[in-house]
Amino acid sequence: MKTKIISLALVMACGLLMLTGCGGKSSNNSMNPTSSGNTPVIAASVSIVNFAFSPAIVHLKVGGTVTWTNKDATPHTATDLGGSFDSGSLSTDQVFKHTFATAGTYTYHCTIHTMMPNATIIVE
Ligand SMILES: [Cu+2]
Repeated sequence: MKTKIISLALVMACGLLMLTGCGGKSSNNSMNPTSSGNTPVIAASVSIVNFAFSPAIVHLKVGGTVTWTNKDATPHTATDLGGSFDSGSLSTDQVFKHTFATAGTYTYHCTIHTMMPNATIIVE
């Protein structure tokens, strides 16, 4: 009787070891939290939070739309350095959308806070 219980415990312990042994596979998809990934998408969202655009880099398909939302208590803008789009001043929770019809790299910034890091939309 006693040996039966011990062997049962051994079987259970082995089972646990096998379970934990193959559980170490982790995802590598979130290595760069500032990028939306390299696969272009048709619709992307960018939050303006803590005086930064997040994600700072968006890969977008031609014809795709980016939606910016100001999540800060202070007003911000999303203004293309090349002049192709300008949100104007966005108050808290205000949304701005822009559709990109032409492939290219669009670097933009906030005209209110020029110390905020520039961000980029890559349309491909
Ligand atoms: Cu700003």
